[in-house]
Amino acid sequence: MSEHVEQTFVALKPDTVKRGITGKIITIFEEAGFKICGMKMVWADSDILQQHYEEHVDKDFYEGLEEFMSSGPIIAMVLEGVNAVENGRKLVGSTDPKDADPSTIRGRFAHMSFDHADSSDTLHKNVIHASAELDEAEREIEIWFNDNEIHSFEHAHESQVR
Ligand code: FUP
Repeated sequence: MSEHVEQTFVALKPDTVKRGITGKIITIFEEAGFKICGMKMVWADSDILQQHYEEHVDKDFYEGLEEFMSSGPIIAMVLEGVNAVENGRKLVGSTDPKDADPSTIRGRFAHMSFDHADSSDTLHKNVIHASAELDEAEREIEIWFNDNEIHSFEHAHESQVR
């Protein structure tokens, strides 16, 4: 396998699951050629969220972030593809939906700005998470998935990128 083929961790957040738009977003990744190697629904608890967001645990916004991320189940995925981390982030768009290009998942599916959320005491609902760096992807995949939940198989798109 080429050194450019990577796995990234993507989570469809509780707002996305509750709005019933998970399929639309999964389709965007599938159409781009990503291989779904792992996928499950998880209702995250404080323990796993503190591991996942270890760099944010001490920040002011963490309490609201944990409240939002544990407000319903998420869809957790391991996606594989060429430069999957960078390409995944491009599809996802900027963290604050108000800054996200309308062609991205957050720009297309989120009607939210963090300033608005703060001033109206609502949560920072930004639809989706995708790992930012390769080492972060490896760490996050280990937090959310057991080895036997990640599958190796040949995907039709692989013949396009050989
Ligand atoms: P991202 O890598 O795009 O998920 O963004 P960050 O790691 O910077 O932030 C992680 C999550 O914290 C974001 F999804 C939203 C939340 N966040 C806030 O709620 N407020 C902030 O000021 C910054 C981030």
